[in-house]
Order: sequence, then structure tokens, then C-alpha cells
Amino acid sequence: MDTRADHSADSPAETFPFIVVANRLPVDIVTHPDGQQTLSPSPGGLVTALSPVLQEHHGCWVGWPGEIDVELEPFVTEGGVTLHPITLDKTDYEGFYEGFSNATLWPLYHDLIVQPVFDPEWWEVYREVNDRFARQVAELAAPKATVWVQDYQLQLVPGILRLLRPDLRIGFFLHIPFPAPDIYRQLPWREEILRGLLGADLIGFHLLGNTVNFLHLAAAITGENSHTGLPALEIHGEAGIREATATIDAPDGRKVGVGAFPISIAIPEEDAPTDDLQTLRTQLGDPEIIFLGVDRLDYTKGILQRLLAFEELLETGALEPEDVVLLQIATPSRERIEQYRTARTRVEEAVGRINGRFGRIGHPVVHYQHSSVPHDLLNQYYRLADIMLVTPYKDGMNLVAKEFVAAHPEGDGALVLSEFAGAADELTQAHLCNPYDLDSIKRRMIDAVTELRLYPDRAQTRMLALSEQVRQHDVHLWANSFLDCLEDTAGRSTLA
Ligand code: GDG
Repeated sequence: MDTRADHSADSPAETFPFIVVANRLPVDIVTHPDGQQTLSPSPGGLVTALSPVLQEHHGCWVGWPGEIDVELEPFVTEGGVTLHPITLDKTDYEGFYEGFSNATLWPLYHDLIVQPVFDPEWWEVYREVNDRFARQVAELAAPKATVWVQDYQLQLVPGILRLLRPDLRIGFFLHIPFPAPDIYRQLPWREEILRGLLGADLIGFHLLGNTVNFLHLAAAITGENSHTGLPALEIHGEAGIREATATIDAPDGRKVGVGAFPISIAIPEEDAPTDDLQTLRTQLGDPEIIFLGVDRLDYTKGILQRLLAFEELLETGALEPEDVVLLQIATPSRERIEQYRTARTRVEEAVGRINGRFGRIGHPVVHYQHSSVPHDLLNQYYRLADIMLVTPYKDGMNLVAKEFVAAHPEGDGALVLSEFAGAADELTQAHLCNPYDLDSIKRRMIDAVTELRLYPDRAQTRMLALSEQVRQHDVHLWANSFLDCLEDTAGRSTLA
């Protein structure tokens, strides 16, 4: 989105036919020397996917600008999209964002990798903040507008909005996994959240498995649909696009669509010049094989496991320190939450130990950075890497795996991918590993190395198949597929 935060919205009473509501606005706040604050764009996959629809309809994006206690006026981007900031104070941030969203829902939805905290005060704040988002959207939405609510932080918004504005067409998409019913049922507020979601006309997940989990849960908790058993799930059969849909009865008698819509990426258009890549390779000591990891520093991502696998391969001599490096970008994330601090400490201890054991001065075997890199440089690292390591214990999709594949259209390189990343459902030609089994990660890393060294044709065939899958199923297809289905579910489009 070509955001330029220099002109304010036409009038506060303006309403919009298409609204995206997400925890974060697609911007960062920039504070100038004179204390003045403006917004600068922070592009991402979701922004790229939704920008064309938002621009076409002069739509509006409602969200938090990323800093507490900052009150900003709405802004209109150069593309004509209104960004409507929601203010969060310290109590909101701690209870809604760090607390209920990221210390309760996040671990629960990622299969209890760490223990979720169930705190009634956090739940209260989560409800209040969801209510604030919903009321803001209710004011901004034109009659019969389409509203697309994003992700686990805002699961009560569809239900509240439905009560405030029954005329709206409401879609909801969950970007993280949806767990098995027995895990979900631990949540003291499971029924309220489920009813919140059922306020939508269409509830989207990444995967068929998430959708089935949700259908079981909805039948068990609401008691609706229980007379007929699970509703029929229509399987569409193509990995990567609207894989399955079903219709269920909400407690208020409405029909609600539920379906799998695997998210994807915007395919990069330009190639970085190759001499830049050689410079980067030289900086890393000109190794034969560069392994790459790119993750938010999150305990779900399995960063420590991949470091331990790398260490054991060096220890046994399966890999030689002269031949290989591991480049790990770990962007800071949720740093005030205890489990995130512990995860960082363990990762950094392992990096230090491995370099101490196998590196030499000026020649580390692990190159580690705990800060984000600019988008263009990240793309160059993707292109430079020989083997991408994506080893999460659980991941809704994992866009990094798809970004790496898209950076290798010629079929060079290899991808080691966890079976527990959503992307594994589509990227079946990757070297799939079980991140809970260190030997499995090691085997797949060695398979990837061996194939690149000895059977390059086979390696290329795999990567070309992956590349084809990602290119044919980009993020625009994802957004259109969801919005088309929302239109089918909720009747004629007001966007038409
Ligand atoms: C959630 C779900 C689901 C990372 N480091 C840098 C950087 N990144 C960018 C990557 C990628 C994005 O961040 C991370 O996306 P992922 O999908 O890998 O993971 P989550 O952040 O956990 O996202 C996930 C996703 O939502 C979408 O639905 O796939 O399962 O957990 O785009 O490129 N970008 C830049 N510098 C970095 O250092 N510029």
C-alpha cells in the first residue's frame, strides 16, 4: 500500500463499503525531531493482497498503529485507502495483546507448546477491546458494507458487530491453527469465543484440518447441528485454493459458511543483481552450502531444534565446518512475555556454544542476527541460501517457506519443512521433517545436502514443483477466493 500519512480523511461521518479490521494497521509510527508523529507504511502480505480491493472501493482499514497511548487522526493513503487508528492504553496492551491474545490464545491454538495462562482479568480486557474495535467499525460501515475481520485477537468482533449492524456482510479469517476440540475445550471462555466467531457469515481457516476441528467444536459446544451430526464438508480438491467448505447453523438461525483458504504470498517481480549475491556469499566466508532460517523469535518456530540438529551434524562429522554456514535471522517478538525471553536465551546460548565449538575467529559457523532486515536484503538472503530450514512445532501456514520457494524460480536450492507447518499440506515435495524428532531434522538436512551434491536434477525437479504450486496460488487468489465465497454465502455483493 502506498501509504503517505499527510492528509486527513474527508469527514468523520464518512462511511465505507469495504472495511478490513485487524489488530495492527499496516503502518509504523514515526516520531519526528519536533515531536510530531506521522505514519509510514509497513508493507506485508496482507496489505499486498487487500490493497487492490481496498483501493478499488476507497475502503478503510481499522487497527492499532503499534504504540500505546498514541491518539492519531484517520489518514488517507495515496491509493485512497483510509487508515483508521484505534488507541490502546497500557492496560489494554497488557491484558488484550500480551496477555489474552499472546499468553492465552497463542499457546492454546498452537497445541500447548507452552502452558496457556487463563486469567479472568485479561479476558475482561480482551472483551472490552474487541467491543471497542466492533463499535468503531459499526460507525464506519456503510449500509450493507462488507467487513473482513482478521485473526485471533479479534474473535469477538463478528458477534458484537452482528448485534450492532445486522445488515453487514461479515467475514472472519484465522491466521493461526485451530486446535483439536479437546485442547480448545480447556478455555474457560470457549463458548463466548465460539459465539463471537459465529457472528460472521463466513469463517476461514488455512487448512482442511483446522476446518474439521472447528466443525467438531461447534457441534459439541453450541448443540446446534448435533441432530444431523457434522455438516457435509464439500472438498474442492485442489491444494492451495478454497480447499473445503461447509455450512452450519448459528444459534440465531443464520447459515454460516466455514472453509479452508490457504494463504499465500505476493510473487516478487524483480530479481536482485547476481553480483550482490556473490558479495553476500563472500561475507559469509564463501561456504559450499548456506543454510537459512528466518523467523520471528517465537517458541513455536523450532529455532533451537534446528540449531541442535546442525550442531549434532557438525559433531558427528556428517557436515564439515569448512563447508557450511547457518544464517539465522530471528526478529524480535513479544519480548516481555516470559516464554519468549526463555526461548531467546536458549537460542542465543546454542549459537554461542556452536560457534565456540566449531567456528574460528572471523569464521563463525552460525551467523545470527536478532533484528529484522530490510525487505530487499531478505529477498537476497532467500536467493543466496542453498537450503532453507523451516522447522516449526506448529504454524498456521508459514509464509517464509513460500517466500523462499518463490525466490528460486529456476529450481535451485532445497527446502526442509516441518510437517506441522500449514505450508506442508501444499509443499509436499519439500524434505518434510518431524521437528519433535531431532534425528528426523538431521536426516532431512542431510538428504537435502546429498541431493544437491549428487543428484541435482532430482533436487531441481522438487523445487520446480514447489515453485509451480506457489506461483499458481498467490495471495491475490487467496483474497479473491475468500471474498467470492463470502459473497456466495451472504448473498449479493454490495461491492459489485
Ligand atoms: C502468522 C502465522 C501465517 C520475518 N523476518 C523479517 C521479515 N519477516 C516476514 C517474512 C514473512 C513474515 O514476516 C512472517 O510470516 P510467517 O507466516 O512466517 O509467520 P507469522 O509471523 O507467525 O505469521 C503464520 C501468517 O500469519 C499469515 O497468515 O503463515 O502461520 O503464525 O512474510 O518475510 N520481513 C522483513 N525483515 C525481516 O527480518 N522485511
